[in-house]
Amino acid sequence: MFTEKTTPQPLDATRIPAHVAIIMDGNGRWAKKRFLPRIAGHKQGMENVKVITKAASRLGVKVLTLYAFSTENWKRPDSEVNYLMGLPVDFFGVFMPELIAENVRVQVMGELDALPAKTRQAAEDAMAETAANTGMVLNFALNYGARDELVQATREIAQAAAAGTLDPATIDDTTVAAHLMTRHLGALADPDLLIRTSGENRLSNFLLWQIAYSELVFTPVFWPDFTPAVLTAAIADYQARDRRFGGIH
Ligand code: V07
Repeated sequence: MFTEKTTPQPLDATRIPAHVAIIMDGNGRWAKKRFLPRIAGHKQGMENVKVITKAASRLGVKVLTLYAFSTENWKRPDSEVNYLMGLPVDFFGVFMPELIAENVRVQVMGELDALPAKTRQAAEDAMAETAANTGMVLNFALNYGARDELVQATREIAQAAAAGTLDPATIDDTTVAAHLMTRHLGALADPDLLIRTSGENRLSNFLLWQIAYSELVFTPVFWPDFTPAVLTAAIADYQARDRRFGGIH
């Protein structure tokens, strides 16, 4: 179990997971515990994005995918949704110089057309301003849902088949992967390690196809309390596992 009290662990620098994905859960509960409004938890959660981005980049992670907003999060009260939709704008205004100094490239995947214009613009600006960076990719899932992603991919593939440009007999897993929102990540599209904070042991429509062989780590720590030491402990746990991808040895 990885808690705030976790002690720093030695890592094998040659076996750092290339792609780490995180479901950043527990901001509301973190705030409630402190008698603060939920949005105070989201604000602290965004501060922690900066801390963990820097830590992951320095550990040698190549892609850090963060679940910022799910297609189900629209069901929350309007005031909370409005606040969340302002976070990419705040993030862009405050963290951009640091991300550029850290050589981090921002990518955003999700149904961006359904976002308020200012939110979409902030996401596009963050991608454009860091497009030349060659270090870690900070890949935000924003208005993302894994089933929607698979439905969209299926539609595109079916359309190509119906148009006669694709022979259904040739469809294989690379065809499907090429139509997913993670296609821009190329060979690193599949997370090696998926972490969910805040004690919930489920996927909640985050990545589905891409996590076929991912190692899963669940921690009770709320996202605003998820420190670089907890990240290191999760990677140490990952390194202690024996990944076989369905084979034997
Ligand atoms: C959000 C902060 C982290 C905790 C989880 C929920 C709240 C960063 C972004 C973001 C997204 C796209 C982008 C730049 C920044 C963000 C939302 C919520 C909606 F290009 N954090 N964060 N977006 N939270």
